[in-house]
Formats: sequence, structure tokens, C-alpha cells
Amino acid sequence: VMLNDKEYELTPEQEEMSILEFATIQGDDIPSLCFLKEAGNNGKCGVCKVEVEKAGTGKVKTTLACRMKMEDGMSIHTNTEKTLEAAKKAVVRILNKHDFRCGKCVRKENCELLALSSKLRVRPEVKYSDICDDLEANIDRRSMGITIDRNKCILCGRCEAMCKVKTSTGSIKLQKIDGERKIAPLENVCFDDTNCVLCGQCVNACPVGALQETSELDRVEAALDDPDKHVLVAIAPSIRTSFGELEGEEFGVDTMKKVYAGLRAAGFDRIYDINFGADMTIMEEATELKDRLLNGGVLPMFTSCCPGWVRLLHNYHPECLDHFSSAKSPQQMFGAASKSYYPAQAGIDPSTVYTVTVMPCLAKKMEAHIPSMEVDGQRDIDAVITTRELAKLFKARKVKWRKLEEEEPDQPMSEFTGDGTGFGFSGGVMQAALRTAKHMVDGGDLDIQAIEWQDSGIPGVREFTAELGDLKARIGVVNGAVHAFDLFESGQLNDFAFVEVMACEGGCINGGGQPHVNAHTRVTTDFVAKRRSVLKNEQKESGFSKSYENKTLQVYYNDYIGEPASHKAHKYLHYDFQT
Ligand code: HC1
Ligand code: SF4
Ligand code: SF4
Repeated sequence: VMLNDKEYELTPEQEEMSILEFATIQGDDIPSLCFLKEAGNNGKCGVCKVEVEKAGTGKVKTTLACRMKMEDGMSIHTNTEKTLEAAKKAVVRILNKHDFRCGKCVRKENCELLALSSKLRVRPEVKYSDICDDLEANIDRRSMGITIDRNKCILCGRCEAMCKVKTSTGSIKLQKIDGERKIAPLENVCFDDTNCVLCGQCVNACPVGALQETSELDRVEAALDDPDKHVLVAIAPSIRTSFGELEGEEFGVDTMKKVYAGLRAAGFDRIYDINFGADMTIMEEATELKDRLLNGGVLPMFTSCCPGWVRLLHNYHPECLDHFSSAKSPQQMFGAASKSYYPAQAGIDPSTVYTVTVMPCLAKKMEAHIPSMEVDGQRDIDAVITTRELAKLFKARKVKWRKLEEEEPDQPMSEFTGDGTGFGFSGGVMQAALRTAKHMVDGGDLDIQAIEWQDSGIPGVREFTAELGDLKARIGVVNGAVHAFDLFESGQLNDFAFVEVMACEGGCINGGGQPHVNAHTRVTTDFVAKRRSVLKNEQKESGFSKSYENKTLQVYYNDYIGEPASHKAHKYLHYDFQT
């Protein structure tokens, strides 16, 4: 084939591609707004016009690059006067219905529409205020996780496609409301009252500022400005590997110590790490697994640290709630310790402590809001902000990324092991739990690199047989919400002893609160693998240390909690997921 007068030999795989995808891989930036490869979305924005001459026809046709498949002998031109004019026209049509006041928009740094409008040098012909006099009426702020701003929506359908493909819940849809096509939660009720798992993959798919997290930044800033509050912050395992992207770094840069420094510069009183909480979760979860295996408890046990997965089970399989480990997530365990152990150590009144987490996740906002996630009247967590919100906080508090030097976090709630770090990617929780469970059951040492994952035959589910004492346990790792349904449909659920589910594909490194990755980069770069490599590297540098080796955590147990699964552990670190 010829692409812009350059010749290419099509591989069998490329013969299956659309012109748009093929050209993207060759480094050609055909403009488009609706194309999203991984969700199979295309054909809605009309921007990606190209000129094509099929072999032997002698006729040049203008067509949508996303809709036409590659064919041997084709000659394609992507940037002629005609295609440029067509793209401009299509983008102006979209801009004419879009609130193009970018100054205050949450996406102004990485909006795909703004970038394209600048590239094509087009502007709207219509003033948005002439077609809409009530901006607020177009904003849906009902959900704890997701806010929809329809003033910004371009009806590209990427969110709907992403939700369908990645979760199969179909929780967000383009639908007729008051006679107009609009994006909304199913039946236009609040997301939180639908089967939506609040994973936020729809938000990640959005090219503009139409879908965003429900922000808690105002509350965090108010706490920081309140001299009577002692404000703690802790970052999730997967923040260190993605935050740099928002400050102009490449994918796969470990920014952990600069993030600590930035948080200190932003005015937080104590800087901690949720990885410490992850090690804590493992101590409790592994103890529970051991107990269930040895004493005939309900199996398979399910991990319960991903609130997207917790919602999914509540909504679709409430009969299985007793499979959940009762261990709280690292976020909530950390929070409980921050309101009990920490103030006891520091000699301060727990009610003055305000605990903020930085999460890659929208469902974590919901988890923190669960009414009974509190102990003795102290909320575990007071506010949850996403990776993206943290970048905005740095900006608001004039924290200059380039000027920051690496810093250490505060102690005692920041030591963590390689296993704690592994929580950030799919399979990591399972590995960590098994290694500590094995140690507890037979004193053995499970070498992380010796775990040979197998394809289970169930889509998106890997498996592994663990030997714990005399027991052989079938272990499953479900990578993404949609595959949890595959596991249930396989009829094999009860053959497993322990199952990890993360709602987002790849795990939290690809969570719904992570930096946006545009549709083009999603085709050319395996950004999830790059983010994962940072955590794997940290694990290696830690000597693949295990949760039970965390010295500070041992002190916490010795001085405060007693044993895992003790009465006090249950009070602070467990939760009844059946409620
Ligand atoms: Fe996650 Fe977790 S790994 S759930 O993805 O168990 O959000 O990163 O913080 O709580 O540790 C998220 C990440 C995170 C919790 C941990
Ligand atoms: Fe679908 Fe997840 Fe978005 Fe809910 S949060 S609408 S489940 S993609
Ligand atoms: Fe949140 Fe992680 Fe679960 Fe995604 S996988 S919903 S980011 S906890």
C-alpha cells in the first residue's frame, strides 16, 4: 500500500486494521475525536476524512479513515487540502455546540478537542452563551465519584463504548432526554444508584472535560488552611508511577520521593504512604485465608480492596458477599490507624486529625464515604483526591515540580515492602497475600519469580496452584471488571480457593483517576506496562521483601493491635462487606 506516497508491505495483522489505526501506527496523526481502539469506538465525529484510491479503480474517494479497512494496493492520502477542509468543518460543527471557554476547564492541559482546534486553527462560529444560558443545569454532580458536564460533551460515544467493553455493565449511555441526545447514567438516575462500578474508565476515555471526578479539592484546601487541623496525606501504590505524566515526564518514571516533597511543600503536616496500609491488609487477609483454608471457611475467598469490584459483587452477585475477605482496603486500614495509633503516638487529639489519600481511583471516594467506615466516631478517611486532582492542588499551592528535590516520607506509617508496592498492578495483591499466607501456614518462602501464572481458559483470568502446607490451592487473578462476569459464567468459581479481582484492566496503575492518555498514544504506547515497570522495579530494589517483614508494621502490631485478626484488629481493620 501507499500511505502519503510512501510504500508499506501489510502484515496479516495490519490487513485487519482500519486506515486510521494503520496510519497511527506509522506515526501519521490523522485527526479524530471519537476513535478509541480498545473500545472499538469510531464513526461518530466525522473528522478523520482521508482520500483513498483502491487498486485498479483509478478513482479517488473521500472516506472516514476509521471506517475503512486496509486493503492491498490502496493508495491513501491523509493530508490533502480536501481532507484538511473536511476535518476543519467537522471540528467547527462540534465546537459550535461546545462550551469553548477553556480557561477554567479541568482538561485544559490535555484536552483532545482543544489540541485539535489549535492544530487546525479553527474556532466556534457560535457563542456558547447564545445557545445556553444555564450552564449549571447541564452539570450532573449527584455521584460521589463521577461528575458529568454536558456543556463540554461532544457526543463522541467513547465513554459508552469503554464502559460496555471494559465492564459490560453499560452504566453510561447516550440517550434521549427531554428530546435531546445526551450522555447520562442509565435511565438518568445517579451513578451511585445504578450498577455502575464507579471504576471511572469512562472518565479516562473522555477526550474533553465532560466526564471528571467529583472533586474534593475544596475540602482538602480548607483543611490545609485550618490551623486547628492536623492534616495527614498518604499516596496509593500506583501514584508514584503515574504522577510524573502530569508534570511533563515520560511514562514509567518513578516520582515517589518527589511526590513526597511536593506534598510537604503543599502544606500537609505529615506525609505517609498507603503501601504501609497494603502490608497491613496483607497481614489480616493472609491470616483470614489461612483460617478459611484450615477450618473449612467459605471459599473461594475474594479480595476486597478494590471498591469497584466490591460494588460489582453487591450489585450482581449479592449471594456471594460472604466470600469477601473482611479485611478493609489499605486506604481504610491506613485511615483507621491514622485516627487511633498515630494520635496516640503523637499525643494529639484524634478529632483534630484530618486524613487525605491520593488515589488513582474514583470508587475510592465512594469507599471513603461508606457510613460505617469509621471507628469510635472517627471517620477512617476524610477526603480522597485523584492523581489528577493532586496535580491541580500542586498548581493551586504553587508547588513547582521542576524545583523539587527528592524527600523521605514521615514515620511511623511509611515503611513498606515490595509486596505492598505490588498492590498497584493486577496480580500483585494475590502474590503478596500468598507469600505471607504460606509463611503463616508452613513457614515456607514463596519466591515471586517462581510463580508460574497459567492461562485459566476463562477470559482475563490467570491462575496458579499454590502449595500451602499439605494443601494445594487453585488461585485466580481476574484482570478487569468485565472478566469477573466471565468467571461467574465459567461455572468454575468453586474450584478456586482464592480470587483477586481488580476492576480496572491492569489494576490501579490504569485506574479511573489516573492521568489521561489520549486515543493516539493508547494505540502507539503500552503505557500500562510502562507504569507497571516502575512498581516491579521498586519490588526488585526492595529485594522482593514480604509484608510480614515490615519492621514498623511489626511494632504497630506489638505495641497497639496485638495479633492479626485479634479483637482489636477486628475493631479497626475489618469491615462487614455484607452490609
Ligand atoms: Fe489501589 Fe489499593 S492497590 S486499591 O488499586 O488495595 O485505588 O494504587 O491504593 O486501598 O494499597 C487504588 C492503588 C490502592 C487500596 C492499595
Ligand atoms: Fe461504566 Fe465504570 Fe463509568 Fe460506571 S464508572 S459508567 S461502570 S466505565
Ligand atoms: Fe479503583 Fe484500582 Fe479498583 Fe480501579 S482497580 S476501581 S483504580 S481500586
